[in-house]
Amino acid sequence: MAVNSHKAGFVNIVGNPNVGKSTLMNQLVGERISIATFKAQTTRHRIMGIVNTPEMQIVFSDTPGVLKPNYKLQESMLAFSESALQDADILLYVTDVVENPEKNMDFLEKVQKMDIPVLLLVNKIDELAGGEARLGEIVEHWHRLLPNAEILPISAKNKFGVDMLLRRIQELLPESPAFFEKDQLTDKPARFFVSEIIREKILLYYDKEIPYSVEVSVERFKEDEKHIHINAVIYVERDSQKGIIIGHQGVALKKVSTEARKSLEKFFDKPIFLEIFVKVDKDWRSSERELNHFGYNPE
Ligand SMILES: Nc1nc2c(ncn2[C@@H]2O[C@H](COP(=O)(O)OP(=O)(O)OP(=O)(O)O)[C@@H](O)[C@H]2O)c(=O)[nH]1
Ligand SMILES: [Mg+2]
Repeated sequence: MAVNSHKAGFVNIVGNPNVGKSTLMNQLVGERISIATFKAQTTRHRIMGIVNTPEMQIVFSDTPGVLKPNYKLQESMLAFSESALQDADILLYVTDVVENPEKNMDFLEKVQKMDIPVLLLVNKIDELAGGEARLGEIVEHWHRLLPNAEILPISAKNKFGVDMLLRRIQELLPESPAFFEKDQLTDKPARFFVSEIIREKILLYYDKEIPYSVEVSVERFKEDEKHIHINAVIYVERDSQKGIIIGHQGVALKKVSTEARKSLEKFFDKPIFLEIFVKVDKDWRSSERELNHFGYNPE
């Protein structure tokens, strides 16, 4: 065995909506790459977050929560989640202390058939009522469902168990040359993070169907020495939604814009000039053409 052997691989994070997959990826990578909110279906894409050291490269993928699709956008989201079963070297299946383990047996059966290491992460143990005994029951239940998986209780939010998980991943990682340049942190361009940060504010500030009817497109991203100038468009499905996004006298949109600008300034570490427009793209989330245009179809 070569003395200077290098390890690298794809570590894909899957699970049901809202269990903490994106929170976990951000903790593992040490950067806020993937937006995470209290609402289910926050993540819509497969997003890579890369950890580099001289001896190894871990390519994490965050994916959308697995769901039964009701419209074309959700079909694309599910395709991203399923693609993560195809190319993983190690799979992280995330659940939490409250979800019913039998919730999504179709997907679990696919996970069970995989012949790569599967780490089953029971997240949110900070919220566990019933202490050790209850945790024991949960672990036992999962062990029956996925007998080949290693089960680790964690709290992604409090970073409990995350360092141990990272060490276990390093042990399991195959020997391989790096897949990406060693200074690369993600596979997505700057514009992607702009649209995600704006969408995060929409998830936080609007109710019901609104966040799920919205897509954000960045039409201009111009960086000079001191500033970044950004023009973005929030697309909604119907005229009535446009009114809700803008709000009375534009107050709601102003709040989104201000909060997004503050987060973008943190992310890019530069002053930002942000202009946001709202447009209607009728039924975009059911249109194959529009979904292609918005980058929802996996390569
Ligand atoms: N109490 C607690 N909450 C957590 C923990 N990890 C994540 N959360 C919260 O759970 C919610 C969902 O987190 P996300 O990371 O967005 O979950 P996700 O699995 O990526 O969700 P989708 O992208 O919608 O599938 C957020 O409100 C998080 O703050 C944890 O360890 N403990
Ligand atoms: Mg997510």
